[in-house]
Amino acid sequence: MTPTITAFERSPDGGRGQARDMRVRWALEEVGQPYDVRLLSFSAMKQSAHLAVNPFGQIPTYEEGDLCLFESGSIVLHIAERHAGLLPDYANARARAITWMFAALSTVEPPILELVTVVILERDAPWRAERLPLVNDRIRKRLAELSRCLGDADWLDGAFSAGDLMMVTVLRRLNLSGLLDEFPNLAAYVARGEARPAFMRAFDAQLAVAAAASTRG
Ligand code: GTB
Repeated sequence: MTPTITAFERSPDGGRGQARDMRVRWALEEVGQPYDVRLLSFSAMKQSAHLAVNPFGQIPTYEEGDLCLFESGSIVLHIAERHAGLLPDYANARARAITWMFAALSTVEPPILELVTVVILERDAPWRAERLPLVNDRIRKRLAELSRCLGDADWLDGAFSAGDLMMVTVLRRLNLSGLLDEFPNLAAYVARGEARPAFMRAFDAQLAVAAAASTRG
């Protein structure tokens, strides 16, 4: 059965692949699973039809028969567990790859999201100038730890896994900040992820949505 995911009809990032449907698209491309996309406006995301799938009124969601999932981490894990290619077979290696997914979402992503808040939502706030360097330093600390752990390896734990997929999508949020450039092995790690054919197919698919939206004006 072909799953259906949801994505922004008009992503605020204009097609830079920063919205969280990108990680789901990428996972589906890695495992070779075709998918349909239902595009949603911001108002449709808050209406009952979508709230029945995601109580928080957000994208992405994933529907496959009578299974409805929300939370990009849970969706990517579901895809990785159902198909070969994103999780190792050996139980301990599999558990470690899943650990990296959690690390990406609950240890590395939170300070990065704080930066997004400061830069975008709090751009006119009186505390912004004081808060920005503190948040940047919190991110640097995490990046330094991750950089040390990655060392000169290609991926976090052996072969590419759902843990890398999640970590790369999280780190990509820093693309415009310059912070990744302070850690050349992490910048190269993200570039390696972005060079994967499956990433490129997913990126092109979400870019086509943005291009169509801008044509409509
Ligand atoms: N924890 C959830 C998950 O991982 O799935 C978070 C989902 C989420 O934040 N969804 C966002 C959303 O639906 C879109 S991805 N927001 C609308 C709302 O809450 O009303 C977050 C996002 C949005 C925009 C950019 N951007 O423009 O660069 C990047 C990321």
